[in-house]
Amino acid sequence: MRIERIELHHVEMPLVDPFETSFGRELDRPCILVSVHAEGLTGWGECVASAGPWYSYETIETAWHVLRDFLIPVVLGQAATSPAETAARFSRVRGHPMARAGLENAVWDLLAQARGVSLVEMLGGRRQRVPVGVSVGIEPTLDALLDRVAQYVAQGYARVKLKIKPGWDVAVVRAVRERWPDLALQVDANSAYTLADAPALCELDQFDLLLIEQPLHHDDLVDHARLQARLRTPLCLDESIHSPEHARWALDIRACRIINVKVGRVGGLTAVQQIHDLCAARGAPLWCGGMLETNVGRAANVALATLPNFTLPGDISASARYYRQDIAEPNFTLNDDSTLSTPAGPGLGVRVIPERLVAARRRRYAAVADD
Ligand code: NPQ
Ligand code: MG
Repeated sequence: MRIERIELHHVEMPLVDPFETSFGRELDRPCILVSVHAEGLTGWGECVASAGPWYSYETIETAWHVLRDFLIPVVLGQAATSPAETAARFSRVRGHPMARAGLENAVWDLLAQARGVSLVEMLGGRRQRVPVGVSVGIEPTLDALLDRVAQYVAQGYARVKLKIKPGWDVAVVRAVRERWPDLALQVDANSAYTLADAPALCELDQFDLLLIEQPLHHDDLVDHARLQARLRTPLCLDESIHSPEHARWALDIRACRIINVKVGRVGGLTAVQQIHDLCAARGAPLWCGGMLETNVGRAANVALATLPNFTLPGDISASARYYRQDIAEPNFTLNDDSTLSTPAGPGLGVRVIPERLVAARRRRYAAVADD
């Protein structure tokens, strides 16, 4: 099918609660929704770049520029036959994975709809439910953090991830572990430490954590390998894994034992499949990370987490964790076994509500193919 029109929608929605990490505090979440139009069908993709270059160098503005000026022109008016072909068209663009993923994922949704299959089927997933957890931000006080964890445990989340940073780590993890001895618990530092902090990180070994996520530099593999050699707890890399090659390099030098997969960070679902197959062959478990997605990105996350080597619970919480009213329906709700269900297909299985899109939209761009 020939791609007739591509639109970018810069939207912004208030978060239910502010979300604080070692790199900052967010109250509203902007994103770019990408829609690809062909033969009466519309495929949707979410670009998870943020307002500022804090989690990664990409921002809403850089992604808008790269999408409008470099990615849209190489697929608009062209035949879309497979997602791999779209990924290949983008291979000249270095970096900017969130921009690439936003558009590639919209093509996946479009093609799945055209074939009358769900995104889960098209990816090769088999499960109908995926295990999930919740990521808990840094709070002003330890009491506030314990209240927050208690709230999520009461809602049925069986796995909790705590954001840590120097000065908000060992004592916090100890307090949570003492109150919930059996909770599946992990921590994420978003690169807030250096190798000189290894003694504090080794102290976390006593709390039976599932993993310690990205403690060191956001592009590092070598120091993580040095740290992993000193730790009993598995290290998990997030920010440092930009591609299937980075995943292979990390496993080759034992920089981590587990990988957090974010489709935006690795540049699309085609790269996710490649990382999946590599890590399955190497015996390294995966889980799906989160970027405070709307239901469009959340549906893609649930779908990719149905792949068999995604054996750890993902940061894919229920819709209500993040937004009071999402832009797409249906909402994802937590099942009583701490899972989310895959929506019924075809494609992503969610539909964008036009009035909500318009209400949340700050800016729109439409590119139309020549006849
Ligand atoms: C992580 N996410 O695993 C990320 C980081 C993160 C759910 O913990 C605005 C935009 C705020 C992107 C906060 C979770 C963000 C963001 C955190 C990404 O490291
Ligand atoms: Mg992380």
